[in-house]
Order: sequence, then C-alpha cells, then structure tokens
Amino acid sequence: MPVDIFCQVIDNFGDAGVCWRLAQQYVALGHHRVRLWIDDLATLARLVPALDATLLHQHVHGIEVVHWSLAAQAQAPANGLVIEAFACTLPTSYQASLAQTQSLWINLEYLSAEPWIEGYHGLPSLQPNRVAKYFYFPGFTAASGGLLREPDLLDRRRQALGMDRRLRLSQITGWPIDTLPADARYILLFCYPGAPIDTLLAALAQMDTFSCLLLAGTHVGGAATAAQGEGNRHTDASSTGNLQVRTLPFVPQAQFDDLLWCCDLNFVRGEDSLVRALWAGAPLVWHIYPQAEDTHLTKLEAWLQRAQLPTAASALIRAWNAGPPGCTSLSSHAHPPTQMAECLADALAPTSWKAWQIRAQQWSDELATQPDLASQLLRFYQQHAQTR
Ligand code: TRH
Repeated sequence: MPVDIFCQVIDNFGDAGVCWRLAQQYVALGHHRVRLWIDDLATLARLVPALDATLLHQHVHGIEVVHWSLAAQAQAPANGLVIEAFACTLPTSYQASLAQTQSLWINLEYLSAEPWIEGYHGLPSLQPNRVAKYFYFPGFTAASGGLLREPDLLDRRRQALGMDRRLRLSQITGWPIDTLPADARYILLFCYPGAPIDTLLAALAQMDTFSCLLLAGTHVGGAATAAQGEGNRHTDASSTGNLQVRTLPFVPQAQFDDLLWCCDLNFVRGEDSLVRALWAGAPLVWHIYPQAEDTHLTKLEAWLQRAQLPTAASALIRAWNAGPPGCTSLSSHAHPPTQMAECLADALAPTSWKAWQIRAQQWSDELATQPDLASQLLRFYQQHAQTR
C-alpha cells in the first residue's frame, strides 16, 4: 500500500514530529512506499539528524522525504492512503490526480479530548474534485482514532526502566555520569513562553527534596535562562537552594522517549510530547498550545475530565496554563499563577504524589488497551477498500 503524508509546519516541532512518527510506523508495518511531503526540512532535520535539509528529495530510514515544492508535479498513487495532516491543503494538481485513483483521502486532525470529536470521527466530506475526504480524529477513547504508539514502545520502556537512569541520561546528553545527582527528583521542562517558570524554579529550590530540572527546547527564557548564564559550562548546570537546573541539548526524536523515561515528572506541551509523556506512565504537567479566545482552556478541561488525576495534580496543571497576571486568557476554571507554588507543593506532597504516580501508570495502561492510531487508520483503509 503506498502511503502519502502531507505536512505543513505551522510552528515548532509537533506537526513534523507527528507526521514523522506516522511515516515511520507505516514503514515498520511493511508498507513499502511511504512518502512524506513537507514544507520545512530544517525543522524535520532537528528531529531526524540523518536528514539533509538541503536535499529536496531523499530516502531516510525507509521513508521517501520530499520537499513540498515538488508536490505540484506529483500524482496520487493508485489504491493508496493519502494523509493530509492538520488540514494542510493538498496542491490542486495532486487533488485532481486523486480523483483518478481509488486512494483513501484522510484529513488527520489535531488531538483533542473533547467529546464532540467522536461524532465527526470517520465522517466523509465531499470535495470539489468529487472525492470524499474523511475526518480522522486522534483521541483518548475507543470511539476516536486513538493515539500514536509503536508496537514495541512499552517493551522498550520496561527495558529502559530496568537500567540505571543516570547512565541513560548521560548517554543521551553526553554529561558525565558523576555530575548527575544520584538522589534527586528529575524533572523535564518543555513548555511554551508564558508559563510561570520563575515561580516553578523558586518553589522547587525551597522544597525539602532535591530536584534536578532539565530544560528542553529553546523557548524557556526568564530566570531559567538567567540561571544558566551563571552555570557551569561543562555540565550545563547551575544550582540554587535545593534545585539544580540543566539545559538539555535538543535530542533526536528517537531519544525523546528515553529522556521522558529518565524523569519522575515531565512538563510537556503541544501534542506529540504530551502523548509520549502519557506512554511514559509517570506524572506529567501539560502546557496546552495557547489559542485565541481561550479555546485551549476548554480543551484542557476536557482532557482533565478524561485524565481523572488527583485534585492537587489537576489544580497544578490549571495553574501552569493560567497565563500571566492580568492576562485576558484567565478564565473561570484557571487558577491565578500566584497559586502555582501552592499547587506545586500540594501536588508533590507524599500522598498526592503517590496517587498521581498510580493514576499516571493506570491511565497509560488503560490507553494502551486501545488500538494505536496507525493500525486503526489501516483498518479504516481496509474497510474502505472493501466497499469500493
Ligand atoms: O513543538 P510543539 O509545540 O509542536 C506543536 C506545534 O506548535 C503545532 O503547531 C501545534 O499545533 C501542536 O504542537 C499542538 O510540541 P509537540 O507537539 O510536543 O512537539 C514536539 C516534538 O519535538 C515532539 O515530537 C518531541 C520532539 N522533541 C525532540 O525530538 N527533541 C527534543 O529535545 C525536544 C525538546 C522535543
């Protein structure tokens, strides 16, 4: 089965990250011709270092990666699976060629926990080229398209968790193992600008438990970056009170899971890192992608509803997403950021922390009983093929 995946990068890494994972999964499942059309090779190359961002056409890890500019001359494959990620519009000529084929055309939507997606998942919408395009919604329930999960992911997690985490972290980052604190709470921080990072750092520094906070990505700023400026260049570390802060190198996507598995608590954002943190089976704090008119807060509530976390953990996640004081995005269900430190202390207190750990593992296990997104999509394709 030929698979064509189309991706336009709006911003950051998630669009490319999700499409790359999907492409990889179809290669692994033995569907030999997988093409990824993408308009931002430089972003993909950060995630996949084997990719050459200067080449418009190349094969990497079994995937044919093609720059979007060449899509205008491309033809849709016969009997293929054509995935338009996140409503990026396919080139007109490609759409015209699609009308001559029996390929299945999918609009892969953004992940949402909102109940309404179930009513739209899998519905066709007739396009001007007289071909039906099907809405495909990833999600957290059996009535949705599911979540991306490689068949061997949970086995790899089990194996990794059986090994020394400082050793694994040292292998991922290149930091000498003896510079990594042995007895610390490891926290990954990957978030958007605007999160109350300074409050988080100050609160962690004053806690009884020693924390080692790993700053990921480039958009951190605030006290975190300032602290780094004064840090030790060899280990990328600086310490205040009971907190050590380290700046992570940007790791290839293939190592990102292991990074999450090295940590006790993961602050993640967007879509793909959220899903990966769920599969880590450990407590996570989600920084949801901010949207106009507070739409994201409604989505966050829908997610919290499904997550069923201990109250203190939910409160912390709301506070993390509440925005700066006076910010118009503060809504009735968001806590003012001044409460962040309080929420953090509550969520990390032994009883609620234990309950949070148990629920994180439990939800991860529950979600893993559902078929993953790539296999569900394949089944959808097979059903469609039978009706033609
Ligand atoms: O980067 P994100 O914010 O991406 C997206 C985009 O903003 C997109 O427009 C938006 O709609 C979507 O979020 C919801 O967050 P995300 O989705 O978590 O993607 C990050 C990717 O980067 C993920 O695949 C993990 C990867 N990554 C690495 O591979 N190495 C790293 O060191 C880091 C920090 C991330």
